[in-house]
Amino acid sequence: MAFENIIFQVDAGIATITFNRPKALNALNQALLTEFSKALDEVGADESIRVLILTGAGEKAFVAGADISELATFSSLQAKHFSKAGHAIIAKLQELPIAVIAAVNGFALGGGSEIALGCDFIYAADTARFGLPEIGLGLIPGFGGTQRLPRLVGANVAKELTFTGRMMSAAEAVQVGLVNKMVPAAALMEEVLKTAKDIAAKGRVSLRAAKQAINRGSSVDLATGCHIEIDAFALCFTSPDAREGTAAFLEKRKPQFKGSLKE
Ligand code: CO8
Repeated sequence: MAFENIIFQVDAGIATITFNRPKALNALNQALLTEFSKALDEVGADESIRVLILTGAGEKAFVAGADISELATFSSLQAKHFSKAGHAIIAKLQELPIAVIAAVNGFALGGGSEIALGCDFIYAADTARFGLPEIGLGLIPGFGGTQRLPRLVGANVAKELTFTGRMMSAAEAVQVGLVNKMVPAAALMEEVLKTAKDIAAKGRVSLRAAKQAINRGSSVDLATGCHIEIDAFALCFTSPDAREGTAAFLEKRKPQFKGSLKE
């Protein structure tokens, strides 16, 4: 489908979704969320895509949160539907069997931070700002922020940020473990693409197994998590990629991973 509020591009196995409402700092309205959800379906259906990058149009914002002009009109029931829809989209992101990288190029506030938190990891421009400012609107985060942020940075840091609504610099976000890498704004996409290409050269079966083991293991006890890993490890051996990767090492050559998720 043709998109108006996002830009969806695929190049050499790497998809990029750019949130594209720069005049409203890429705020998430319902039209944008619908398009985002459809684009994620397209990504999920295309086995040639191995990495998805999310970023924002313009120099100022990744996503400055949910569109406050829409929030202002919501009844409690509409808020529930909106929040549920946001959760479903972020769950979709997390269930994609490929790597999802947030390239945070500016403000990532409210729902913007929450989308970044739904990605596998975050690279940020040195100009990026993170925050959950909902408390200042008489609200709380509604796209998973109260759950994913404390799991990533600890309850104490998450509570301070959520209770005050203050913005955090990219440097502080690295320090608390929210962001993997901070780079000068002009070098952000180049740096993200470098990592994306590195991941795209790996086998899709083992990438899916690794992602599922980490995601599913993160909310269970260690013993259960270790069993999840045992099954995921064994699953890799159902793919020709395990033979190819180990043979390539022994033959001192580069592996050519061709395994399919459909096998
Ligand atoms: N919604 C709608 N419009 C926005 C938003 C937004 N979140 N953020 C910015 N804009 C618009 C501004 O209104 C402005 O529009 P206009 O030019 O027509 O006046 C334009 O974008 C540019 O913004 P500013 O002039 O404010 O730019 P500044 O550089 O002065 O400030 C800020 C940048 C600090 C980012 C400021 O715009 C800001 O504080 N924005 C709001 C941030 C915010 O509070 N985000 C959280 C929203 S709530 C949320 O995300 C909840 C998610 C879960 C929902 C669950 C469902 C119930």
